[in-house]
Amino acid sequence: MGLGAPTGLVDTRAEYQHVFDIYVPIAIGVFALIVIATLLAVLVYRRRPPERAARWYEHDRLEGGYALLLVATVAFLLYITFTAEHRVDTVAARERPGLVVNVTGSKWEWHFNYPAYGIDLYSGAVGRQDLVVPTGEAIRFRLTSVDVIHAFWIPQLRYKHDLIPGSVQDSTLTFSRRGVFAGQCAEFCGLLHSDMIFDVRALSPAEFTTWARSQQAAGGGAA
Ligand SMILES: [Cu+2]
Repeated sequence: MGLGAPTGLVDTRAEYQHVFDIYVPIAIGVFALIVIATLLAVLVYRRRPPERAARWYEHDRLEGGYALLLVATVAFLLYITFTAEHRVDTVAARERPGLVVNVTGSKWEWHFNYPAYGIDLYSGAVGRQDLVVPTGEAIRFRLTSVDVIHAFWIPQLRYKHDLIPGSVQDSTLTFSRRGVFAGQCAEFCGLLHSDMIFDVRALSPAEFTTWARSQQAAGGGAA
């Protein structure tokens, strides 16, 4: 907190929305092509009486062209995906976070630890405490797991990141508006996987400070 206005805030939602907007029309186009080709094949080459053996034609140019088109499409999609990923990672790595939250996954509970405040919150099979964050500041999530792979997923923000046991993954995210965003584990992790849910509550910086003080006064959050 109070480290000054961060530059180049990371808004993964906008980055990935852009990628999504390109993927969807291409996916629809490919789907339509396949449906049309299948219907044409069924209608034109269907078996008719008197029954004959199937006719077989080779269209090297057509098939070659189709293969080239597919390769070019895949290459293009890979390019825009990795470009967006790289942009997000680069900005996230350079960003000076206003807040660090250690996010630890376990079967089947989230542990949110705020090292600067000494606050510990838990959400999952045992109960529900919100992950509270301030808006307009870069927040560094330090993600890890104590047992199996979990995934930290906030669907509304198009944000998802794996939690790998034995490794800490840094990820930076900025909440541009106040609100409550549902989150859940997105990696099947056992019997109570579906109970691994949490809410992110984004408050204005002033509200966040008040909240953090009240948590500290209450003894660093409930266990
Ligand atoms: Cu999980």
